[in-house]
Amino acid sequence: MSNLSRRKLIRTGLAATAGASGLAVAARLADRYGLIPPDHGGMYGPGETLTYASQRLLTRHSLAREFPSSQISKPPFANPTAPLSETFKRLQAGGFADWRLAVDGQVARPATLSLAELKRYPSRSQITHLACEEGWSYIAEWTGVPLAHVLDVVGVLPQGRYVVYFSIEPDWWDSIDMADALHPQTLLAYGLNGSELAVGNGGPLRMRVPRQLGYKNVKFITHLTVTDDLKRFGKGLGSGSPEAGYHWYAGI
Ligand SMILES: Nc1nc2c(c(=O)[nH]1)N[C@H]1C(S)=C(S)[C@@H](COP(=O)(O)O)O[C@H]1N2
Ligand SMILES: [Mo]
Repeated sequence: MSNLSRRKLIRTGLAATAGASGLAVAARLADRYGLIPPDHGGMYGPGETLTYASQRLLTRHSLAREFPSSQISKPPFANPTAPLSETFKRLQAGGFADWRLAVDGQVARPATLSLAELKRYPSRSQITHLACEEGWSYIAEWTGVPLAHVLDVVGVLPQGRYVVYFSIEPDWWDSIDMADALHPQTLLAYGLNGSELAVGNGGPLRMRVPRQLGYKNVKFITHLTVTDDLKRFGKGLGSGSPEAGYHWYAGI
């Protein structure tokens, strides 16, 4: 993929998708260049592949829009989560001093990091839009450590292609490819609108992927794994969401 000019791919294939047989052509090309999403099977498979492959090629380096502080929504909308576990409540009672982020998989130096350690890394703040697939959205200022920095600390091995991330809520896990994982706006967020990230919005630690829909922004992150193969996780669709009918790739 890296050696391929996007112009060339567009010329040789994706442009053909305007035609009737285009989807099949796009799927073949996407496969050749490693652009098949893990949930490509089923009725919408070719279309899903086309969306992911063409977005990746056209918007790989683009930034999600950032807003002026005058446009921050008040208050930030907190979509209710399921009741939190006793384990979570115990950690919360301790001010999250014992919260840990484990980072493992295809990395040179697996690590277990506290929030204090994460907060000592370089931070980034950005005012972006979070949109739920159910139709509501809000603009807020997120602060956190770029995921790229954490990946740099642990040293992603050359074969690593995806980052799988897990919540303390067992049903909530997801994954992104390296283009999104290394993207400068992808944060492990611990702050919102200048304060600690509230539990309602995913505190103490949340994945913030502003180039994808709300559900990819998993709350209460405890574990990251670098992998080249999403088939080993859950039902092999790259996330819990496709198991419930949502697409793995939710680019906006
Ligand atoms: N752990 C966990 N993460 C989650 C959810 C959840 O229920 N549990 N809901 C998701 C959905 S569907 C959306 S739209 C956003 C909502 O984020 P908000 O509460 O900050 O508005 O969080 C996402 N992350
Ligand atoms: Mo959502």
